[in-house]
Amino acid sequence: METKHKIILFNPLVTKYKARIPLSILQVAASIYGKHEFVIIDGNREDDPWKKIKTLLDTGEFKYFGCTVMPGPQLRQAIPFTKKIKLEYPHIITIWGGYFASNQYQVCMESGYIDYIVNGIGDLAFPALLDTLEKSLDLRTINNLIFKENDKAIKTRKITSIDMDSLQTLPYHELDKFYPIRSYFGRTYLGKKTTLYHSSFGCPFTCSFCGIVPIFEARWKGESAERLYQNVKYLKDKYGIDSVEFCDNNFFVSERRIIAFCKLIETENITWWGEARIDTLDKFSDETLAYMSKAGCRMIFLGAETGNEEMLKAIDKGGTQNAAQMISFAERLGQFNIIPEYSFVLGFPAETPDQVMAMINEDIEFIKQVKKANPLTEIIIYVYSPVLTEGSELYEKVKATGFQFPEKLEDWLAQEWKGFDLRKNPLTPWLTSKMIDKIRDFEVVLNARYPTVQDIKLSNLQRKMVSLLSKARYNTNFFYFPYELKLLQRFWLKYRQPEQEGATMV
Ligand code: B12
Ligand code: SF4
Repeated sequence: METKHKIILFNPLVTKYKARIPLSILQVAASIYGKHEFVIIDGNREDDPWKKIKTLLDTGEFKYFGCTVMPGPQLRQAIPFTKKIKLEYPHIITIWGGYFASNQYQVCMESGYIDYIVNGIGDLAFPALLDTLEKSLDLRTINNLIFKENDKAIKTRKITSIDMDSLQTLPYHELDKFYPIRSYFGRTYLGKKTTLYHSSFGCPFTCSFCGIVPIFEARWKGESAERLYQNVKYLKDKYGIDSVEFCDNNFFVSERRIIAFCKLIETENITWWGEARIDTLDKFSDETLAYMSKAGCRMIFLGAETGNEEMLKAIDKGGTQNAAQMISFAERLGQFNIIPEYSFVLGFPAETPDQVMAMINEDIEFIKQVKKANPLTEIIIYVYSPVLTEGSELYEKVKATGFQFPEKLEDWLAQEWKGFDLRKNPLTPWLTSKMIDKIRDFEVVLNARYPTVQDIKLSNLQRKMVSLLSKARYNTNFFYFPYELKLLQRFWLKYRQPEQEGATMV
């Protein structure tokens, strides 16, 4: 192995509190494991990650800085650190990957301090890029790469699916050398030691608001049930995990894979959570749903998005999802003791402000109907934040309203764009503050009326009291200024927000 060409793999800070295992960087590490020397730095685990990066770079042993970047808080370290590296260590080659880098590659390339972007799947592209750079070969032969030539961003051919069974298993023991791996297995609603696991890339659908569509273009490919089971079993035997969050964009695409996985996992006493589509899952037989429950499935995150049929069509939700089905499916899943976690996107654009507000009100009513059908349904509310999906009808509509993404990479650090990333403050011209307040106030009242089961710190007494206190507001649709509930949630309940902190993690 080369000693002067080492690689820093950096996971910028997302949260100091209950950080998850940095899977993106770990999978990139797996792709070069045994071939190149690397050091993993997890911004979630360092008080001063820049100091650590600088100390390493000062040794003169490093040549590459690889950074994963998803939208949101990771930009706060990714941008200034990469910029500083280029300024202070211009010989270091900087490489970004992840959802932000791939979707917003233009601003990244124009920044002048990011040399390469791995566009989408990195498992083959990253080792190929390192080999090509080490041997000065032709960059154009590498798939999934973006680089600059004569001031122009060049995108090479993109592969959108990969045989996951052929990939190296994740080098958990390597991560353990840098940070105690057991510290990543936190207590959640699912169990005492929950891990994150990613078993497939992509999704076969093309919802026009979704950030994974431009990357995977309706392709989905997953690990086989056997390999998935072996890897989960390894984590159980070696590290004692008792529960798993499957963080695939769409874990339940193949009923056959799910049945095979359930068969293998059912005696292991592992509880699990995953993400799915309502229409896909509604096609699963009762036997499969019952089997999933028996095999440890406790909760499923489902993109309900909106109860408005026209909007469902406009956002290209595809498939066969409709409002009546969403309500009946919440009930159906409840019969199998699996909690549906419905995510809604409020605040889509419309022709007039009145229509936007009418749709928000309609969705609020719809959410209340879902809750009536199955009160255990967990509700996650996002405010619509546009995703750069060139050519989609929705994105064209958004552009026509005057909405524009930042033109400079550093602009993403501005306060208003931070809120945008968290889907809290979307900066979309058609949403007035009155509309945003309406959505947020409803959310506060809803969360008080039905405190999430995922907040395992809440006592039964706390749940009952806050629920009682919000009953009148909820029943009469009086959501304005719910200060009493906000204060309680903040200081007494210390309420958690699954939509920001991750679904089941406490
Ligand atoms: C786990 C997760 C989180 C965790 C944090 C993860 C962390 N790094 O610590 C939590 C739950 C905190 C989180 C939060 C958010 N998340 Co998030 N998150 C994910 C999730 C579910 C899994 C990521 C993962 O580990 N994937 C597994 C790895 C192996 O895949 P990967 O990241 O794609 O990596 C591959 C390639 O991208 C590439 N690659 C990636 N990085 C690098 C780096 C280098 C150097 C190279 C060469 C290659 C490379 O190679 C890898 C191997 O092929 C993804 C969805 C998904 N299924 O990926 C969403 C996702 C990335 N999140 C998303 C978003 C928007 C957010 C939020 C910003 C907003 C929100 N409200 O949800 C918040 C931020 C809030 C906050 N406080 O930080 C979106 C991004 C969409 C977009 N518009 O681009 C995704 C895609 C979910 C979705 N479908 O909408 N998230
Ligand atoms: S089904 Fe879900 S993951 Fe798939 S494209 Fe639609 S929103 Fe994205």
